[in-house]
Amino acid sequence: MNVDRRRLEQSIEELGRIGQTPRGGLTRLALTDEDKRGRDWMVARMREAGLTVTVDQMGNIFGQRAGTASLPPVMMGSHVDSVPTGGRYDGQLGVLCGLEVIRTLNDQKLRTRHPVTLAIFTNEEGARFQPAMIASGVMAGKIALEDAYNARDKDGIRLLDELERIGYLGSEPCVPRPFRAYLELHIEQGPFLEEEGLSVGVVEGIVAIAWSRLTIHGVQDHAGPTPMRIRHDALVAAAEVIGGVRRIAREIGGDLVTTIGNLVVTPNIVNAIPGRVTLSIDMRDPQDATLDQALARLTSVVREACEREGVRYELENYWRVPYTPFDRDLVDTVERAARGAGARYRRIRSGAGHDAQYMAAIGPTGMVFVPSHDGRSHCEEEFTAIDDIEHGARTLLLAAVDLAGQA
Ligand code: HGY
Ligand code: MN
Ligand code: MN
Repeated sequence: MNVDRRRLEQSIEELGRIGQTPRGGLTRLALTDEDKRGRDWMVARMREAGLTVTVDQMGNIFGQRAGTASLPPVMMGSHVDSVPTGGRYDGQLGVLCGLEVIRTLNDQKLRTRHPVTLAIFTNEEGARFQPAMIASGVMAGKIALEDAYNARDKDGIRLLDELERIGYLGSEPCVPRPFRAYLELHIEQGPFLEEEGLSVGVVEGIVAIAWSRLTIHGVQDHAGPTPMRIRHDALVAAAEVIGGVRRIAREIGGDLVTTIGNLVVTPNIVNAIPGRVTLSIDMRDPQDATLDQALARLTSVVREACEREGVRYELENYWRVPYTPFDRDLVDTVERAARGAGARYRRIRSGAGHDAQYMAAIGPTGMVFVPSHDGRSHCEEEFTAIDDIEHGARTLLLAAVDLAGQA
């Protein structure tokens, strides 16, 4: 049994056109009009496939294919929101390969004992509303619904109001729902599978992630008449923090990664000394203890840089997800499926967060990776070859049928 490669390629092309950038990437931020159009397109395909579609309080979409017994479903899912000028594979492949699995079951007229459900999670990227994976986080009981509803984007627009505006504020409670297994196919977003000539990664777990926000209050002043000796420049302190955050990764070493991705300078003009700077810090490591060590180092880097420049600051460590190992039996099932799919594969760990990270807190969870060309992602250059996608989708199909049981 195999997926329909042409149909899958066609779906990737069609969904990829919604929010497509001039350079062939994707900008489809959570709960924007593009996201609505992407969601609407997916719901239409789910209904065409005969699925019963429901939407929950966080706008998560579920399409269920009935099983022959009243048992918890095998869920496959991911997300359709993207980062700005991102790629058309991150998240999209997980929902489209899940759809293709269901379409293949329909083609084969194959009945399964467990229902099979396709899930689309809201705002996985954390690019518009923070934190990332907010909706699977609410479902897993790790993020309060009210806090998620009150999350605001950079223009102060609330998540709840946007859910309502695009018509995806559902009534289903966003609470843990029993499932036989949750499977997420995703691009690796790193270089290893391609470097080793492999088409599938059997994911064993996901790194621990910590997001912090630093606000530095300097003294806004004129760039000309203000002598250097009396300046308190928020951006100079921020620059020292940025260098310090890179040093933390270099000095601790191992698998620790640190990134400053967002920097906002006020008033951000040529001839004024910056009075206020906010910056984001993203740190990740497979060991929670190492991440704790890095966070402790961050606190002293910030304190020393701000003392040197005589500026005040607030450092908020506002999001933390622990290292998440996947269910061993499920990892074995995915590995068996990769073998059955004839894929060249290996076991691998994820350096990116996924909704699977929160779903693992509710029930048995596993992931299937496919390679990223040049290891690139969260950029318009993101690409995965259809041969690899086909191997990944077939692995997902065989794992889902194994878990759902043929009736
Ligand atoms: O941040 C992440 O790892 C994911 O892309 N949301
Ligand atoms: Mn993703
Ligand atoms: Mn992503």
